[in-house]
Amino acid sequence: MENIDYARVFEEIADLLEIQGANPFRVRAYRNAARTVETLSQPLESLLKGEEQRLEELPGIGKDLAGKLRELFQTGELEFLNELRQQVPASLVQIMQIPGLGPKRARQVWDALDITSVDELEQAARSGALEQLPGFGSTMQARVLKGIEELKARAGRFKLSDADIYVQPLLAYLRQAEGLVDLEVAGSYRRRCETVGDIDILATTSNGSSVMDHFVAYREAREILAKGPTKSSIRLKAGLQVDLRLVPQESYGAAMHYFTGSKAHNIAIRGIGRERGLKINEYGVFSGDRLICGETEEEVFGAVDLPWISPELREARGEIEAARVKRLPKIIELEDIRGDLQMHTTYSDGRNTAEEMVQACRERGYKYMAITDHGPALRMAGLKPSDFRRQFAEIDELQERLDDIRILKSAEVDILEDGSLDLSDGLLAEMDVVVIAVHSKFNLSRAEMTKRISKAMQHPQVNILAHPTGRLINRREPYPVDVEELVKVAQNEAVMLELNAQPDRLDLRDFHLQMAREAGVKIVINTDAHRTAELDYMHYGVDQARRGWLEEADVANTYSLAKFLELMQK
Ligand code: DGT
Ligand code: CA
Ligand code: CA
Ligand code: ZN
Repeated sequence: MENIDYARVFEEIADLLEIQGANPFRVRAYRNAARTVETLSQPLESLLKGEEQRLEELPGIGKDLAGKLRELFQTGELEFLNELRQQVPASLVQIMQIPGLGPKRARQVWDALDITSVDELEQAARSGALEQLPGFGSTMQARVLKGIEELKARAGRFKLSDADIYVQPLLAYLRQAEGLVDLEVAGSYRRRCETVGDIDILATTSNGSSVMDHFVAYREAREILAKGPTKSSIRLKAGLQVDLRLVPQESYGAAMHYFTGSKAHNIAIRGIGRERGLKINEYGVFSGDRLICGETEEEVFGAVDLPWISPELREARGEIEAARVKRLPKIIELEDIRGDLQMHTTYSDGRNTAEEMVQACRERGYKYMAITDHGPALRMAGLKPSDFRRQFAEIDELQERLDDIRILKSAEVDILEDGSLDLSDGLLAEMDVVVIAVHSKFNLSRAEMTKRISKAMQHPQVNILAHPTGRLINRREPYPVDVEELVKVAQNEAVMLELNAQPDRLDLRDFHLQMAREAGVKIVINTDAHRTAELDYMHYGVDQARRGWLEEADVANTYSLAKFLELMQK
C-alpha cells in the first residue's frame, strides 16, 4: 500500500465518525494523521518495517494510531474500520461529500427518510420529499440536485497528484520488463490535466509477449480488464485504469501524438493533413498507402509544417494557429521560479515553524518568500494582531542571520462578506506584501461575490488575490464569481492573481490563466504550503501554468527580488 492508501483509511474513519456525531477533536485527530501520512517524504511502510518508536514521533500519530497503521500493514485490514463500516452505510460518506450536505445532514436524511445512497437521495429530491425535512427547504433541495449532478460528472476521475502516486511506481516496475525499449505515458496525464480518467502508456519492445505478461502481473493490479499482444488494460487496487499499448518503433511518434491527444487537437491536426492529401493516424503519416513518417512526434508535426507543440498546449485552444505563425509561447519551467509567496507556519494552521519554512525555501534555492499566516477571521487557525507583531519580530531576527533569502512579512488576509479585510490598515502597513482570500460565506450570488472580491482588491495595500475561485477539485465547486471581471480589476489595480499550486486547488484554472495573460495581469504561483514538504507542490502549479500558456515573464515570482518588489508598486 502507498502512503495515500493509509491516509484514505484515516479519512474514511474520520468521515464515519463524523456521521456518527463523534467528538470533533477525535475526528480532527484522524484527519490530521491522514495529512501527516499523505505528505510523508518517505514510504510509510519503510517506517512500519522499523521500530514503532519512530512512527509515534510523527506529528499527530500517537500510540493508538501507530498501532492502527501497524495492524493495516500486517493484516491489510483494520478491525476498527470494519466495525464502523457495519454501523454506518458506506454510501452515506458519499452523500456527505455533496455540497450543502455535511455529516449532520447526511445523518438527518438517513434517520428521517432511511436514505443511504446517492440514487435514493436524488429520488427524494426530485419527489420533493427532501424539502419537507426541517432545515432543508426548496433552495437546499435544488442545491442538492445540482451537487448530485456534479458528483456524477466527476465520478472516477483522479486528481493528477493522486495519479502520480500510482503511475511512478508502475513505470519503475515496467522498466524492469525484459525487452523493453521506450516507455512513456501519453493521454491527459502527459498533458498534465488537473484530473485524469485513465492512464495511457505506450512502449516499444523487442519482446512483446514478455512485456505484457510482466504488466498484467503487477502486484498492485486488482483486475485484468484485457490482455492482448498489442494492448492490455488493468485496474489498479486504487481503482485507476491503466492501458498499455505496444507500438512498432516506426509508429512510435505517431502513436505518442495520437494517444496524447487531446481528441480535439488530434482532429484538427488530422484535418490539416487531409487538406494536404495526407492521412494521419496512430500508425503514422501516410500518402495513399505509403508510410511517410511517424517515428517521432516532430516528424508528425513536421508533415503539416508545424513545429513540435508541447503536450500541455494540445487542447485546441489556439495552439495550432499560434504554431503556424510561429507565435507559440515559450512556456515557463520549474527552474524559472525564484520564490514562493504563500505558506503557513505553526503560528496558524501550518505544521512547521517559520524558521523551518525559511530553511526549506533556502534549500530549494529561493531568493525570496512570504510567510502568510491567516488573519483573525479564520476560526481556530487565525492570528491576532499581536501574534503577527510577534511573528514579524521573529522574521526580523531570522533575517538578520541570513543574506541569501529575503523573508517577506505578510498574511493571508480574509475578505469579509462586505469586501472589507479582517486586519487593520495599520497592521497591513507593517507588511511587505498583502495576500487576500475568501474563506467564508461562499453562498453569495455571482454579482455579490464579484463585488465583494473586487472591493477588497481595490484596497490600496493589497497585492495578491489568492485562490480566486475557492474550488477544491473533486470536493467543492468554485463559488460563483466572474473571473473575467476579477481579471479586469487586477489589471486596473495592479493586483496579482494567484495560481495556487495545491494539487486539489489549482486555482486559477488553465483557461483563466490564458485570459489573465492576454490582459497583461501578472500571475504568482504559490504553494500555500502547510508544511515544508508541500513546498514541492510548486511543480503542479508550473504544470498548470504551462497549460495556461504562461511564459516566464507572465509569472511574477520568476523575477529577481528587486523586480518583484517593483511589480508590486501601484
Ligand atoms: P482522460 O483519460 O479522460 O483523462 O483523457 P484522455 O485525453 O487521456 O483520453 P483517453 O484516455 O480517452 O484517450 C487518450 C487519447 O487518445 C486522447 O487524448 C486522444 C486519443 N483519442 C481517443 N479517442 C479518440 C478519437 O475518437 N479520435 C481521436 N482523433 N483521438 C482519440
Ligand atoms: Ca487517458
Ligand atoms: Ca485511455
Ligand atoms: Zn487560503
